[in-house]
Amino acid sequence: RLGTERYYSQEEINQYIEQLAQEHPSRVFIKTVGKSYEGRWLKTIRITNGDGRANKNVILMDGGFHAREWISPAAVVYAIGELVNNYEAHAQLLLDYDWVILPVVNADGYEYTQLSEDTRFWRKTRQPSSVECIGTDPNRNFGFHWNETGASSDPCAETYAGPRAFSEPEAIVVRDLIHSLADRGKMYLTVHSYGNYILYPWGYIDELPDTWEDLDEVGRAGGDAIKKATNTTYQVGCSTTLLYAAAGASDDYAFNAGFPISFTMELPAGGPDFFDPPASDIDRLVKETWVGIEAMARKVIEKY
Ligand code: 0X9
Ligand code: ZN
Repeated sequence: RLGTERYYSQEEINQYIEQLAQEHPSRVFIKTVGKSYEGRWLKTIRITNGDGRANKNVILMDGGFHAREWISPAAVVYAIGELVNNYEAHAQLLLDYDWVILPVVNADGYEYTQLSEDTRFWRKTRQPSSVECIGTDPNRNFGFHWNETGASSDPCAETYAGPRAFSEPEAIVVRDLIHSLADRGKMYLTVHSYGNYILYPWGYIDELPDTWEDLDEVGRAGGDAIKKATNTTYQVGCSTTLLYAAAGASDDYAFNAGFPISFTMELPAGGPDFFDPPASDIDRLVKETWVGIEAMARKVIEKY
């Protein structure tokens, strides 16, 4: 089991999920779903209860879209550990559902932030986008209302949408995961930081989908559970209304592709620069996040 005393590299996280699959070959499955621009393997872990039943509903979760948001992969890895090692306590979460999890989407960016203090707050991918500037915002690179709002055409901007939709191999990987699971996918959850939000569509325009009450109900189950457990407050609501409009993000893409529930969860800030909770806070934050994820999953399972 990977501890919570420090942040781990993408390679360590890949090794960890491979090891879980070796230890639990009837319940846990690794799939290599692609490669980052710099050639790092992107691997999903599929967690089941081992009953061998195919075509169950799916919860799809990812972390590490934005390189500097280190608490995101940490929280996702903790959730993996809970589902695999504590699975008897979570039998309900795996009875009719499989979980498919990609812990570090932006593997190159994440590794880059671990190189030095100078690179610690990198956000984007690492594919050069012009002679002067490197990287695209992977959460502006999806092909749904791409580059319409809250995104930039300037390759040097932090929210650069890319030269075209799906210019980034990492976004292609998530797109293909979304489509491959869309018929069974009930919840898509992408974990970011910071701000204590559970955000639902639409995120590209100040408008609510017809089914916003379902999104609100599931989101509030998460927010309420966290409030009760640790007294931390999360705001639950429409992305655009609570935060800002930003098109080309993965949450809108997954919702549009057929996931009835789709959230961006923004974990709490920490550290002097908000994206850097000290290692001593990891344990508390990832456990609190799991309370929210579990409550949302329970509500989804009850509803769908
Ligand atoms: O701007 C983002 O990509 C997310 N916030 S972050 O500070 N982690 O960068 C929020 C995305 C919310 N979803 C949409 N606007 N679609
Ligand atoms: Zn983010």
